Amino acid sequence: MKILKAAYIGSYHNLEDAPKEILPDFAFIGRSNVGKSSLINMLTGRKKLAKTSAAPGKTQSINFFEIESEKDGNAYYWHIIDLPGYGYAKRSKSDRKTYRKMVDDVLRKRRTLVVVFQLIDINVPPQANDIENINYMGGLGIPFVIAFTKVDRQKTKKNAERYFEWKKELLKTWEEMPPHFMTSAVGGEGREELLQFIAGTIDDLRSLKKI
Ligand SMILES: Nc1nc2c(ncn2[C@@H]2O[C@H](COP(=O)(O)OP(=O)(O)O)[C@@H](O)[C@H]2O)c(=O)[nH]1
Ligand SMILES: [Mg+2]
Repeated sequence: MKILKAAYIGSYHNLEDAPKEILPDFAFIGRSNVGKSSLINMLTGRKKLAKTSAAPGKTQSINFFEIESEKDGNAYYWHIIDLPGYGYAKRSKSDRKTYRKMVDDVLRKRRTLVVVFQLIDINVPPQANDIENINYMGGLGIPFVIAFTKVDRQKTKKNAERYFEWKKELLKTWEEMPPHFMTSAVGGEGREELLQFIAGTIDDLRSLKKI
């Protein structure tokens, strides 16, 4: 799938202010600094679309992007939702509450949300807050897939070991490993696969006449 246009629409603190539910939404969630903004830039091929930062905890609002892409002569229009990151230690209790409400609203109320990309840094062992978030989404019945990030930072063998740690962890609660992708915003790994997945998801919605 080829990206033709990618535009920042806006940043929202309340779902009520967000763009109308007219396009399929693909949301990105994960710990602060996991590489959400970088992955969005990598996917869209626009280096500065989403703001990236070396300092965690910056994205405190829900950012929307509108994407126009093309595959086999067909046009695809969709939204990317960059959700605020969780697990930022320096956040106050009231900020945490605001965070939860913002994310909950998107996950529970947004009718055009089709799938959530759960980002996981493959360079660190399975983290409790990631597992918590996965189980939370599972409990709500939200369709999600996993995008392991930053695969360029360590050896392939180490990535494989981490993958199996995650698999072991997830098979405690899931019957099978959720769909997953290996990605790097630096090397571009996983880009084609993710875009194919998005196109395929939109194709499915079309054949079901949902859009
Ligand atoms: N080596 C490497 N670093 C990355 C990758 N993706 C993000 N980073 C770095 O991780 C930090 C956080 O990235 P960012 O996209 O802002 O994370 P966010 O908080 O989840 O949006 C930045 O310093 C990025 O340069 C990647 O694929 N490989
Ligand atoms: Mg970000």
